[in-house]
Amino acid sequence: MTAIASTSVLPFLGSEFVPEYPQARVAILPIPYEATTTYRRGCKNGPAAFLEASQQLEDYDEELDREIASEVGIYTVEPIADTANGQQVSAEEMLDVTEKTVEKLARDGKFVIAVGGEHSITTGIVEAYRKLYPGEPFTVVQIDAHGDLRHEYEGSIYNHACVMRRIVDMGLPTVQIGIRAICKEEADLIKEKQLTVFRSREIATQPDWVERAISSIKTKRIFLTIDLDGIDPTLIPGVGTPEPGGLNWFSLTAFLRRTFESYEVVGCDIMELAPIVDSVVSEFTAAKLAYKLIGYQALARGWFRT
Ligand SMILES: [Mn+2]
Repeated sequence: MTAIASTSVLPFLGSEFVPEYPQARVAILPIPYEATTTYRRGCKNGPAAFLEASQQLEDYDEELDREIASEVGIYTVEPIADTANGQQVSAEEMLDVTEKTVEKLARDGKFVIAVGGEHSITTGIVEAYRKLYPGEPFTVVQIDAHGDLRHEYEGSIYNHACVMRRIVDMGLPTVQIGIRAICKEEADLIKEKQLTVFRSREIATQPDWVERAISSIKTKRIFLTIDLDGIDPTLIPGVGTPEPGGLNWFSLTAFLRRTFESYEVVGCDIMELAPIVDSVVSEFTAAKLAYKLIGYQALARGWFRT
């Protein structure tokens, strides 16, 4: 189990804003886990690069006209270790410790933003919220270039290409946004189960997609999972499986702001950051995205003081 109450990692946005754990509204949870990457490796280094880039963020958010970190305590948790006794832990063990850590943080009242690391871990995070809200299904909103709906990939059901299939198998409703690379098996499953998908092509050409996506959500609560490859690779080239034609910044943030206004977002993750040597654009954009999520949640939940 990770040491939640003390942290030795570089805190998100810098040490001048770090609250005591009990006062924090938000917990940043680094999960530097990489086991099943199929193309470009490096997401193990994502969380550290994300935290380092966050030191360069402005506390003041010009869209919200707020010094978010000064008003909302943001606590950075010890990263979840992917080794035990010098050995890489199994996928099942990694999901289990992630589930327990997220459950503890959420029961302590923290809004958790997990930062990966590979997308397969989202299954463990979602399991934590299923425990917190038994019998009350929430929608998993996924921003991603890929469907991640394969039953298994390269011999593992815990591959990062299968994460949404695991969530569909849990019986949770899903809304998939930014999809532009799927296989035939996934296309058939989308038709068979009538899954809600907003493809990148329609997002690029139909500005009303935001309101259609918002109104397609039928539950009070949602969990938001962001695979950074859902965003256009000109904005975030540092991912394991880049795909052209992704969401632009303003389309993404407009959708996210409406999502937080309209639903109770129980938790979020930002996955698959794989830093590129001599470029900081991917990790800085990911850090800014996390800060946007915190600002939108603070606005929606009434965390700002005035
Ligand atoms: Mn993806």
